[in-house]
Amino acid sequence: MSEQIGNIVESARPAPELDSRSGLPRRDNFYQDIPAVLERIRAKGGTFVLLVIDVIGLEFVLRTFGPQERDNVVRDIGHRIRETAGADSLSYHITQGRFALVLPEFGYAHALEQANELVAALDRPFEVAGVSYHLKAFTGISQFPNHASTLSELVRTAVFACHQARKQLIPCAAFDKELDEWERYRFRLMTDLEMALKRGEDIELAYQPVVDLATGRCEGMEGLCRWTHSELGAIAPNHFLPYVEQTPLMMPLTEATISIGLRNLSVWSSAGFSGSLAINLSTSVFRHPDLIDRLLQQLRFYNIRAERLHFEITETGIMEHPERAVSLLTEIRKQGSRISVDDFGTGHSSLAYLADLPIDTIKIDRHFVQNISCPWGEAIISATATLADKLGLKTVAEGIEDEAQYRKCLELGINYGQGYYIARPMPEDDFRVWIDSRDGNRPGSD
Ligand code: G
Ligand code: MN
Repeated sequence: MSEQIGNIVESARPAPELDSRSGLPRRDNFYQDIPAVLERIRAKGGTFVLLVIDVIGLEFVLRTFGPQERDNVVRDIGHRIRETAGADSLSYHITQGRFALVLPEFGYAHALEQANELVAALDRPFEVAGVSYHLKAFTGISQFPNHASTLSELVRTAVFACHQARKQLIPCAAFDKELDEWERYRFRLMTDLEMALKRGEDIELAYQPVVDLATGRCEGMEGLCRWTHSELGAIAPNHFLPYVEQTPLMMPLTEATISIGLRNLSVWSSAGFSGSLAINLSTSVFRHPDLIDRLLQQLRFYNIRAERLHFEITETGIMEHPERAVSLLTEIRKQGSRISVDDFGTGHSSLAYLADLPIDTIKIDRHFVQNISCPWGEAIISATATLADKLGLKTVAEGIEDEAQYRKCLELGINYGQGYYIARPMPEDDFRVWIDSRDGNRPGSD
């Protein structure tokens, strides 16, 4: 350790109060010591790395063996960190399973080496109640001044990196600015969506027809949620829908979607359209106790029979909580609405379950339809058509993009089709024009 760094490290250690369990200085000491270290390094135009270490498994030790054994393990962790870290760094015990290492004058490569050594040291088994037990350690690196210039930002970015390491199951990750911006963008979208839903603005549906493959008649349409942000413009559905599903906003968004869809359907019905409307239902709303009541309320409000409102639920969604899904879907069908399994073939549903599920239709994922000219694609679609037929279910081929796919789906016994070849998802006005252009959909014309 150079003399200068030695001074920095020594002056940062005003006899720290050691954490009683790990033998390392605590969180408070970290926030007392490090600002001075940071300022000195800044003044010198130097660099340093903050390494955050998360140790996973202490909760299990507590649950299984009690607090005494957990504290013994924490003591051993502290010991291993001290041993591995070396004299030219500062180690702290921040929270139960989180530790921090400040590495003055370390470059990225050196810090990575140190992180890997730490993870290796913590990967060795610990002795818990006379048996050997493995914990798992992950580390995150943030470097001053490249990644952050203040202590608060350093902590945030190192914790962010550590979270990435945990998610990717890798020993160490460095802060990734792009990922951080993406996460902030997503967070902003969620906040703005909440406002948009409160104002009842900016959400619209695009409608994509579903046709009977044999007759070409439009049986109905899928209503797809579209969001036009007041500043950012159209937001791609995959930029918000998967994230909304993880928040309580999914219920208000679903309600808004159903309400817009039914409002349009009632207008088109007055003009003679008799098809159905399919809405995607995320299983994250299944927990809502009054889901069914609210559905019924909306149907009454728009004076639409339940049979004309279909719900699409992904195979993966159903399989997450099969019992809950079955009871809710049964209830929805009892009210008269129909259920389709969306993206069929991409999840991991058991075929045995398929026979018992309260469903009406299988929507074959577009991946198979787009590979229908390959022997495997044809085999899967043909087998699904046969299976559905035997189970008394209807089939929809999703993502039909050309005439050959259309014909092949029909030949293999698929009932309905949806996809760009038939029509793209359209704003309400365009859908109305599309419907009007198809005589088969006028009442009394078939
Ligand atoms: O999973 P779900 O079936 O709900 O997805 C519908 C999505 O598929 C919509 O966003 C729609 O734009 C897209 N889509 C619809 N038809 C086609 C198609 O023919 N090809 C492709 N690639 N995407 C399609
Ligand atoms: Mn769908």
